[in-house]
Amino acid sequence: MKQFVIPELGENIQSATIVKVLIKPGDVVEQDQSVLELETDKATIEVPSDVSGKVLEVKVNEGDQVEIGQLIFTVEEADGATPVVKETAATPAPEAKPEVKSEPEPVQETPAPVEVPVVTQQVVAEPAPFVASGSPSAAGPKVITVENQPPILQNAAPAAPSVRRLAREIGVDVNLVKGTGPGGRILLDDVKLHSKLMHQQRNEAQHIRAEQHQQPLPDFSKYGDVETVAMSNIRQKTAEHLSYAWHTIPHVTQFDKADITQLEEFRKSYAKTAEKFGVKLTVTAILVKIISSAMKTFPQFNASVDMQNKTIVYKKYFNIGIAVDTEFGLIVPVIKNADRMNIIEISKEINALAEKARNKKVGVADLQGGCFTITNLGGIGGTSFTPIVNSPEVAILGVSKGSIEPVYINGKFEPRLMLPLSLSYDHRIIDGADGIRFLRWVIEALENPMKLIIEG
Ligand code: CAO
Repeated sequence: MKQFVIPELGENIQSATIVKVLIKPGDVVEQDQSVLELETDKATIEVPSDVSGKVLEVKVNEGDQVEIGQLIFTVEEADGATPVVKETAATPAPEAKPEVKSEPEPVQETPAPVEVPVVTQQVVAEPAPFVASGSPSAAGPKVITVENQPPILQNAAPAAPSVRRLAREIGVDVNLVKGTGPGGRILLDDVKLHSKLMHQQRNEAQHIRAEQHQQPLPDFSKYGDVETVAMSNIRQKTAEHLSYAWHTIPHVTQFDKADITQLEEFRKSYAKTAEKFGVKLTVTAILVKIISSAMKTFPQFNASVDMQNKTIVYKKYFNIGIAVDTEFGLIVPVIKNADRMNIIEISKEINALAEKARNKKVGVADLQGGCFTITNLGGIGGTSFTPIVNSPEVAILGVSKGSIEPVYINGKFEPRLMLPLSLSYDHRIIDGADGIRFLRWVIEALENPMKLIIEG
């Protein structure tokens, strides 16, 4: 008899709610077959099985709250069955799901090209790149970081599509996992172990940092009624992440304003056309495009600082995070390869990601790989603010509410629509002069979009 327990689900996720149980007693389960749909604070995840055989007992129901490591169901393994599916894949059972059958187990699988940028991101996303203990460099990909150069991926690890899918969903870079299968092949258990160790390491570091900065609270009840409420996972994560960024990054914030009078006229005149594409053209989408171009001109804004190794990692991909206000907290989904998209495509992507974030449908992968963040509070209000850099990124653009102001032009005041911008950056690698050059570049692009065509 074998047991299926809840595996590691990703960064700071300790528990989840069961949305759907996809198996029942008597079913024959294949390894890697999806058996549960779980909802975490951030995402809905399909969980594949790491056991195969006939389901004997299912211990949970839809709606149950489950913890990592909790027993979910037991199976009776077929005689002589091995937990590794490689042999069974060659002679699939007639009742095997087509999805499982269509996932052959090539021994030398080339990873999908789209995963390559994620590899680079994963390397830089961790302040101290995590390597599973005892992981010999020969088994995994070799990542070389040269001072002032981006990391280079040397080779890729063999893993089944289902293993890659789980890794993607729980935010593990499969190319950094040590495979324990034949020929260094990466198994589901390897991904889970890697995720567990990675998060243990990060949690420990975060807890140490949080404890260092937490002073005991006074007894507020002496002064009046109080109510104490547990932080949600998302609030804890936000608090830890922002504290970390605030304590490690020497911040500078520069303010300026863009005259978006002409841009606004264009936005209004283009509104009907944008509608035909099913989008609303907003200043956020335009800024995503402008920032991805500006980062090409100013590569130090598309970088991460590695103080341990005294290196700067420059990224050659342009992924922009958008801060989204949701009822359960701040979420920053990432628009991947924004430089390759037009503004209509970016608008669609912002809408899709913002909706997913607000409906708790955003996947862990949607939240990863950011190079730069835009936080637009202007739809709500405000004249200026000092955003905190979203570590390990090095800069963030804050956008406040655009409003009509008198601007002195050619000897007289004219009413112009001015958009207040605040750029916070990591002063370790960005000098003040570069900060204002970057911000001026962005402002000039907002004021004269031809700049994008010529220089972008
Ligand atoms: N100044 C003036 N008006 C603005 C504006 C600005 N800076 N930004 C947006 N607007 C307007 C839009 O033009 C739109 O107006 P119309 O309906 O008249 O066209 C309206 O505000 C609503 O815009 P939107 O919010 O639907 O769309 P968006 O693409 O501009 O923004 C998103 C998308 C996801 C950034 C936004 O919805 C959001 O969540 N903002 C909050 C971000 C946040 O919480 N940041 C804080 C992080 S730190 O705690």
